[in-house]
Amino acid sequence: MRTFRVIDSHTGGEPTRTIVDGGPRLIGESIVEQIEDMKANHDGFRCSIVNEPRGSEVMVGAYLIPARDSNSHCGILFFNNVGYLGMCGHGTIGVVATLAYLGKIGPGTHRFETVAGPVSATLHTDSSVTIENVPSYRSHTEIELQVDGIGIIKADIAYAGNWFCLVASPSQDDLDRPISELLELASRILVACRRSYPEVDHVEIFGPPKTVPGDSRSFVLCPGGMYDRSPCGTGTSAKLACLAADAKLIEGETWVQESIIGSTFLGSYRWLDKSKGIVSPSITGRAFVNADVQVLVDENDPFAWGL
Ligand code: PYC
Repeated sequence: MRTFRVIDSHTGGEPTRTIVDGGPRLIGESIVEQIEDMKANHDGFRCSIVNEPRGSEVMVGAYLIPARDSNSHCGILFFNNVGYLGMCGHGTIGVVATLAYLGKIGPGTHRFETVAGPVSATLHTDSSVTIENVPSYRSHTEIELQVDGIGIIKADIAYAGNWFCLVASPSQDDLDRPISELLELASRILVACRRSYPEVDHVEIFGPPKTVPGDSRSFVLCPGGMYDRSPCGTGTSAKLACLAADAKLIEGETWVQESIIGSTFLGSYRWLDKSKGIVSPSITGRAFVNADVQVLVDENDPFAWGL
């Protein structure tokens, strides 16, 4: 029987399952080589943690590995039901809440290594967390996508640790449609987008906010075909990069991003290179730890390593 200790949390409704003990020892000189080792030789570990019957398609896994750089607390490998993520904003906030729950970190700023690059996270005394994401930018503006059954829609493409296709919702009440319809709409947009931009694996549809402090509400389709319950940390970062490029939000100003279920992240940015449109986005949110469990992998169980 193999055992792993995992701590579950959610950030604005989006779950993170952090493996704090018992995972595979990964080979590699860098975090990029280590994730390649995990993909090639330990993908069953990913499936056992996030896929059914133990997990679910919305679960994001965070595997903590020793830091390569002595300034970092640890490395984090993020993954989901279908593969691996370069960075995950809600997941980083979940990892910080998990490490605080374990008594491994206290309030203050902590650095983490991710596949997309180093990120920092500040745990505040009220338990909220501000992450400073990797350098982010918009790569394409107002491209035209021919979306099956819909026609031509305009979209921006931006990088923020993951690649996003950002679309303004065609009509005011679009985001009030049933989730199944939003999934269908976003999936069609993703198919259209990937014909020309195969690197894109997330779609964000933006509409007007529901609340008074809100600036915008979004529906985010994730790579595994599920939608983000949180406003999506890397997705909000991508939005900030677009707002900065359009001069619609000034450096340091706060942007309130609502998720489809009504949870919020506060975002702001600072310029890293204005001439190239590269920003450093900051995202503030809060995670709650909701389980501390031992995962059992019984080799006699045909589904022990996930479906
Ligand atoms: O918060 O960055 C994020 C994220 C990516 C996928 C799910 N959540």
